[in-house]
Amino acid sequence: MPRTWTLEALVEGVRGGDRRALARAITLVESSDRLAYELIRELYPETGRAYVVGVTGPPGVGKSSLLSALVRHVRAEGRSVGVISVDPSSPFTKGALLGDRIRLADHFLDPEVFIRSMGTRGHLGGLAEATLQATLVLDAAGKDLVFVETVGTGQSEVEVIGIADTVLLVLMPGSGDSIQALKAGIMEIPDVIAVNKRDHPAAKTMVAEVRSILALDPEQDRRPPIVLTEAVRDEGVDELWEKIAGHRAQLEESGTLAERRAENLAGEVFAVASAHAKTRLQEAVAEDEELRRLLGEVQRRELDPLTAVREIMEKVFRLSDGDGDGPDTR
Ligand SMILES: Nc1nc2c(ncn2[C@@H]2O[C@H](COP(=O)(O)OP(=O)(O)OP(=O)(O)O)[C@@H](O)[C@H]2O)c(=O)[nH]1
Ligand SMILES: [Mg+2]
Repeated sequence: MPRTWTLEALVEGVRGGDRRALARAITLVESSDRLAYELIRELYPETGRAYVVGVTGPPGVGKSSLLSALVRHVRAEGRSVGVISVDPSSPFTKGALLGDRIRLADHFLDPEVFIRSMGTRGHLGGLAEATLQATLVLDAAGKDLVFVETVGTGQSEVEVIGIADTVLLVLMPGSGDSIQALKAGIMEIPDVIAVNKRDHPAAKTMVAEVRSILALDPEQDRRPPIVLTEAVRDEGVDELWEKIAGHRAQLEESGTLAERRAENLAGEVFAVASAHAKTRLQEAVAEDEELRRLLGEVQRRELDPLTAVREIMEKVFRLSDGDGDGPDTR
């Protein structure tokens, strides 16, 4: 095993599904290392074979427990699996998701399962970039299925699971967060919903509540199935997997899988580009006295905001506003 990985060794290692190469590749992704960029540039043409399932929901609803049960199910069918748990609030990998490690520990000895937690705070390209790249690594490694778990109830997780072919939203009785997000339209409509902890007395009420919110959606055909589960006892997990597989079959049969993937990829490129642009802007403002002076002028009402924007865009990105004679004021 190479101690310092060359690009060639990493490419071969990832292609062969070597665990140490995968671990190294994802660490490089996590720190926006140039080698990760080169690795994925090399492997990208080979990707697009894995099926990606995004798993999201509020903290503590049982996402990892449910994932562990789903992985067991999928392994029984003989498929290889990759799992990436993204913690949007943590820059650390080790120990940051101790709970996940315990809950997914059943699978650590299975060579066909690769599990990795990822912290991304401070990542240049934001959550979208780190998750996209990590998913591509596991895809190139030949994993049949890649699960991406992230905690959230709104915009931040949209970036993380934006690459998913199927989105599973996990809820639990008594947790109103996602219900609120769904209701407010902050959250995209998921493809499948699991109401976990069905042993909880309010489980049925929760299902009814979710149904009533989904009924508000005028588009009948995208009403997602709702499955009651008890992850820790493996209850309802078969049915949940059936619904996920059903969504996949539906996408494949209707020919919309390719369409969805094309949209997802375009969305990812846009999200990552936006994150890079934002980082670049913040750096520029921090480094450049003149840009800070412009902000000061806006704050003192000496310069209007759009004129400042135009000057900043010109200076940082060398972009002018089209006709070049000032902001489009309409
Ligand atoms: N009663 C009950 N407890 C459950 C069930 N599923 C998970 N739990 C418990 O709920 C707690 C949280 O489970 P996790 O799987 O870590 O939840 P999570 O959504 O991954 O949590 P974060 O990643 O921290 O957001 C743990 O103590 C689990 O044992 C269930 O079906 N019933
Ligand atoms: Mg978890």
